[in-house]
Amino acid sequence: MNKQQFVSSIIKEKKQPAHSEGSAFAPVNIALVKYWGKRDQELNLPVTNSLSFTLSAGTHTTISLNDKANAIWLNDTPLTTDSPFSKRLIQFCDLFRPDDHTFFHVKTTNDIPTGAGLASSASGFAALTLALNALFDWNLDKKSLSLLARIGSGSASRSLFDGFVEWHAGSRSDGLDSFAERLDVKWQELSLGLWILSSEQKPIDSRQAMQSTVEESTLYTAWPLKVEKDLASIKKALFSHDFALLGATSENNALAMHATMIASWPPIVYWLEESLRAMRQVWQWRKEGLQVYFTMDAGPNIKLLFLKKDRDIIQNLVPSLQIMNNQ
Ligand code: 2P0
Repeated sequence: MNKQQFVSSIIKEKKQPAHSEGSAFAPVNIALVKYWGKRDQELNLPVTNSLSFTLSAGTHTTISLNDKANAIWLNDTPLTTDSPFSKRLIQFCDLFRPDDHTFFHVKTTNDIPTGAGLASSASGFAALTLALNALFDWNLDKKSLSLLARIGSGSASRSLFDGFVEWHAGSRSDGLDSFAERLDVKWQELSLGLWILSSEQKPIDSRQAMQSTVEESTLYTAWPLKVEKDLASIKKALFSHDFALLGATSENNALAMHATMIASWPPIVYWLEESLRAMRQVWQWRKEGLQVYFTMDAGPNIKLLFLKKDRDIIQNLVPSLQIMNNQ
């Protein structure tokens, strides 16, 4: 099945927009149990489930019709339509174009700290899906929106929900059972801080990196088993507000994800010397009795996990830390 067939199974009939524009906001999410590897690259179907929590920062998107050509604006600046970012956005919008004469004007603004290495593709494609839903008046439920956002970027399936969110890998080849859902958990005490160590361009984008890992890393066979075990632990931690279990499981899951990619050939190493130094620092603080853990994504930066009660201590230890609110 290709993307267009998938979209047609959700939106049965392509119609002209119901409004002159559609606007929406979607938040960033940070995975505590990571998505790393696809079973279907066309439909962004993951090998495993993943679990994230949603922050309050994110992406605002407005989409309207344009007469002659597509136009993409990012943070108030027009982009050329052949930039990788524009191409991905246009390819996604093309799936919903009612006819060959319709073009889109997409204006997207991130209120995510720039250069933070926070995946804006998750909030970006989720906001775009919601904006399209408003433009066309589809009135889709959250599950269908999650399915559609997934086609833009896998992790976007999770950015449709507040709180703690699980994306089900599903097992169907048509991908209709691969969507995210909110877990029935509240934990306002949980905090996350961005520890930015470098804002340099990544050596390899995460889409390519996860594919190389699946194809080239002998350690990848262990990854689905690891995720299964970590999902059970994280859920136990969330439902009992067991921070030590949540922190240890998230940190270990992120390190295991990096281990699979380091074992790929050629090796994929996102860490910098500063990353390792920061990790050692966190381990030292824990030894000294501070309850702080980290997670890392496809980049060199560190996200600290801690409880609100320790916020001032942690901010003092890392003055540059950008503490993000959860929802
Ligand atoms: C995650 N990451 O679970 C993992 C952890 C990065 C590391 O999801 O190819 O941009 O668009 O489906 O969603 C980043 O990958 O990849 C990601 P595509 P995506 O958050």
